[in-house]
Amino acid sequence: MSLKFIRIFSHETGFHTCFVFNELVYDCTALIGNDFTKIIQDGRINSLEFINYLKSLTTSLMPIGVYADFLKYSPSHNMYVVIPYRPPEVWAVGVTYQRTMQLHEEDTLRLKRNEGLYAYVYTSTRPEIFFKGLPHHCVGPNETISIRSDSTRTIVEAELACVYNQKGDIIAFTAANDVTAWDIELECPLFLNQAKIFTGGCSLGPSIVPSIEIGNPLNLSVKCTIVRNDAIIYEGIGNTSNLKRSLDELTRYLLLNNQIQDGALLCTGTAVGIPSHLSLEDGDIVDIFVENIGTLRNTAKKQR
Ligand code: DO4
Ligand code: MG
Repeated sequence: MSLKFIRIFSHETGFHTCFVFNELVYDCTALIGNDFTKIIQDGRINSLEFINYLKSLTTSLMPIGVYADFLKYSPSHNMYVVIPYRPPEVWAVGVTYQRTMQLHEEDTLRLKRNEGLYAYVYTSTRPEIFFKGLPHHCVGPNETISIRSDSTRTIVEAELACVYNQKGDIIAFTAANDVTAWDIELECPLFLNQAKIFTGGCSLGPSIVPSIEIGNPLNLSVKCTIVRNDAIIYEGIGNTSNLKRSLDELTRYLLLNNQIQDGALLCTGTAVGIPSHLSLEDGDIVDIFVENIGTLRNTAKKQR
């Protein structure tokens, strides 16, 4: 059984670090403090010895609840899951799934803009790596993701994301939503930064799963659901087994002449190719599920 880490907020006692084992939640704040910075920096987050120790505690420690209950949020809830940690820097790779390449190419042909660009990137030796944001651009479960005020077609991208230490080892995984102002990106590739980097443009969570606990990261099912006015308007599935490039290859390019910090995050590309006519509207509820990690829920908010 795999173990995952979550961070919860209590109206009475503030932030807690917890681990989830067999779907039960155990508080480990007294052991590691109220955020995961220390165990990311000292490597315990992915240490077999430390994880086995936490698992051994479950025979004597009382769980504080059930994982699924902490994922639900309502203003009356006393304790709920928050962003597991704030990555110091977020990077992303793009066009790593064939379906994304095809959908993006269809749009370029329809609008007669940048035809062939996405097919080129999909097959090129060099992957597309772009900067996705800083800690303040990120949100966690149940927070709002942004629709830029100057975007008319903002799409969601359901992605597996890798957490690195500064040496470049992948120490954990989480789920991410690489929210994208697709109309801005499509207008001109040089506008990519504006399409990708904005407050509320990156959501992550609900858990962080140590690399040694995830199983095969390239065989995880991914699902995306969009609910509008209480009705499901989109449901799509994918699997990380369709990722075109290996994690080693992506890591190699990320680290080439580029020193990263402990906790740097890399979004690995959208495993669910969402048709771009499905642009977000204010109030849409987006669920991104990644197997072994959980469901990341956010509501879209149109910015002014
Ligand atoms: O420039 C395109 C980015 C595409 C992307 O973010 C993805 O494939 O996930
Ligand atoms: Mg993406």
